[in-house]
Amino acid sequence: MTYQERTQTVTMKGICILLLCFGMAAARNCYGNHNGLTETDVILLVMNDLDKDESQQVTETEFIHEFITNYDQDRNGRVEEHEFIHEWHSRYHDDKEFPRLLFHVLRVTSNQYLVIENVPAMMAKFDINGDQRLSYGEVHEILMKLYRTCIQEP
Ligand SMILES: [Ca+2]
Ligand SMILES: [Ca+2]
Repeated sequence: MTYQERTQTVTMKGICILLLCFGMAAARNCYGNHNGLTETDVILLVMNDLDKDESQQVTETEFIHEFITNYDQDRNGRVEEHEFIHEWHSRYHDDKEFPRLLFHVLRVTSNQYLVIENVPAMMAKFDINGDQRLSYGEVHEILMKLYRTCIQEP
C-alpha cells in the first residue's frame, strides 16, 4: 500500500466515523440545534425562563408572563406563529421546525395565535397530575415526547 493509498484509507475511515456520529445524532432527535444544545439543555433553559421565582413549579402567572407577554413581540396581545418561532429559535437555537410543532400543540383552538384566555388549556397539555402547576418533570415529559415525535408539519 502506497502512502497515498494509506492516507485515502484513513480519510475514508474518518468520513465513515463522522457519518456514523451524524446518523446517531439524527436518531436521537429529529431536530437540530445550531448551538449544539441537547434536548435536556434546552428543557432546562425553558424551565429556568418559566420558573421566575425558582420554586421548581410553573404557575399560570409565570406561564402567561413567559409564553404570552415575552413572546408577543408586536405587543398586540396575541402570539402569532412567526413570533413564537422567532423567539424560541433565537433563545434556544432549535431548528425552526421544533417551535413550529410546539406552537401547534399550544394552539388549543383553531385560532392562529396564542392568547391569555387559552393559557389554562395550554397548561393542561403539560399538567399530568392536574394540580394546575407544571413541574420540571412534566415540562420535560411533554417536550421530550415532541422532540422524539418527528412530525413534519405540512
Ligand atoms: Ca403579537
Ligand atoms: Ca402539575
